[in-house]
Amino acid sequence: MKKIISIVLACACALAFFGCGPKKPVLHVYMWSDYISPESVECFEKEFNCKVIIDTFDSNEMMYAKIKAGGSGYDLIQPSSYMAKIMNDQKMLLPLDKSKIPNQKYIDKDFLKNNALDKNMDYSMPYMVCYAVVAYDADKIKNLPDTWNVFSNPEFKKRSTVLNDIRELIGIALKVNGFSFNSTNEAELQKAKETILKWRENVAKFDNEGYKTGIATGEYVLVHGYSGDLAQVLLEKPNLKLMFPKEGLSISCDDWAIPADAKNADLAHAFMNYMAEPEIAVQNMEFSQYDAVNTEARKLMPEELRNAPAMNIPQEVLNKSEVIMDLGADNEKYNKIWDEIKM
Ligand code: SPD
Repeated sequence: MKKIISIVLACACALAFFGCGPKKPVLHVYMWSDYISPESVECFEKEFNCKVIIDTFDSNEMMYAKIKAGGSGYDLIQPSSYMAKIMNDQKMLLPLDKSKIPNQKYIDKDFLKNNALDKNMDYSMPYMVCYAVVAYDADKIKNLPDTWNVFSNPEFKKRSTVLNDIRELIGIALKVNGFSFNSTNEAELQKAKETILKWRENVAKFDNEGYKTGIATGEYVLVHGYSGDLAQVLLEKPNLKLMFPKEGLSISCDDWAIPADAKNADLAHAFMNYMAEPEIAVQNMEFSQYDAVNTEARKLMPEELRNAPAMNIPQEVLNKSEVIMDLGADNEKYNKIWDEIKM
């Protein structure tokens, strides 16, 4: 017996010596890439004595499929609002416990009223608002017309990319034909499909990630991309400029939400609350170049960020921009023409 006790004690000492003491809680986050400052995550880990593991996705559909399959192991996810609504309707999300997220009070009330799909933040909480815009190399392209139709210009044949994002790409093709980003009209969607097929002949590819490096290295001269991501590249490459098409932009908010099967919902609430602390939110705004729609964080924005082009979209363009909505059963119409485009 004595021998067994000394073996157990020796093992315990060895574990303590090699740093394998009691396990820290782990928060598994599944989110868009290049979106959160590593410092803010480290601070959270220290303050909550935990480990945060982040995996990234590059489309709402990819994230949806993983969560839908079940057993993903994620505690916190980051769907765009229209996808959060779909997931909530399908009972894939936990209702948020507001008593654990007092920092919801900082989320811009006007934004919630006018642009949010979950206006009371019952199942999702805004993280950053995202527009899709165009970036181009101003050394190589002079007098670029401000229209989404630039993607059909043979001058940029195989030197441009458009987003590989069903709602964003069909949305701009609808918009350039004079229709709503959220049209459910069959004839209008057909017209959008024809426009995309034309663009497909001209662009190098449909792409959600590589366009940033592509435009930075000069491989592409013109790309359709997410506003903050392009603004990050602009910081390094002064020859690049943003163009805001006159037909209007998409507006979508990427939200925090907790999957129904999350193991660590408490820590997930703590994380989303922490990221809405004004000092932390502004740190993430500087890192990602997106707007956290956080009224207190906005007051802390440094001059440089306040003046950044992605933060200053002309009002006349914003007036024509539209929030991407969940279209219920009509989402199927988009899936159908997307499959046809991809064929
Ligand atoms: N790197 C962050 C990318 C954010 C993308 N938002 C997607 C919005 C889709 N409509």
